[in-house]
Amino acid sequence: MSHPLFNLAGKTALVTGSSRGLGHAIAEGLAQAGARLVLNGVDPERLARSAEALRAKGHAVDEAAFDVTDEAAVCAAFARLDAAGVAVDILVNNAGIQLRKPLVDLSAAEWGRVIDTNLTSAFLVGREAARRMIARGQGGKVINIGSLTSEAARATVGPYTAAKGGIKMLTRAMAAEWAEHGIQANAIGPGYMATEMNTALMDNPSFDAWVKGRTPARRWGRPDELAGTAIYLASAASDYVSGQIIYVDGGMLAVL
Ligand code: GCO
Repeated sequence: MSHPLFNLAGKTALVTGSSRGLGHAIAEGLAQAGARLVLNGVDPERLARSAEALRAKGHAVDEAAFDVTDEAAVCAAFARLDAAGVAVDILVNNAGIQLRKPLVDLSAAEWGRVIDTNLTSAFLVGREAARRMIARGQGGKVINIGSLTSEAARATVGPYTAAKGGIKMLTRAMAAEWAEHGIQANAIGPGYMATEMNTALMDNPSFDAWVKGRTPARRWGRPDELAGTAIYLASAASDYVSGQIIYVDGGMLAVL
């Protein structure tokens, strides 16, 4: 029996980039706490398979296939949700990509693609969600997905680091403007998690050893280990928390 503060029954959560990886794990956690889900991804077939897998577990799931970097597509997606009577109470801005390349070798297009997907999308989707939350007058929750690189840089992931640093400060900007409307904006900073995006790192013996040595927990994190923090930030338990970033990183950022 969960504490009523953490009950998401009656709430609808839109999670961007939730066909797989951290987004899918976060979405499942929110559903387990009672939320109705709107899954998002750019690949309709992959999105449909992910949605079906969650429905098979008894969860209420809608699908919204749209490109989070395309302003017109974002606005059209929200218009479709409006028309369907779906009001987003909880937004998780999770969509993101990684591009590992030294800054001196990056093209402006490569830089822009990462910034657009990992940072600008959180503004675009957050703006549309907040406009509706403010109009409804019932508050809301925005959870942006940051990273260890919201605090510390690693060589060869420059645009990702810049974007995730921006996510931390965009979260604070959202808190500054939206808290008076009963909307709490916070962020989660995952550590090194065992995801498809990190397969190449996990399969690299020296990088794997570095992560395990540098992390007090001495292991990679599991995507489902973000669910508890997501449920907390999506629930009434965090109604007086805004502008914060909670690191779920096995202790990595806490130690030298
Ligand atoms: C990398 C990784 C990291 C992790 C995560 C750490 O190349 O260093 O992809 O960026 O995914 O963001 O918090």
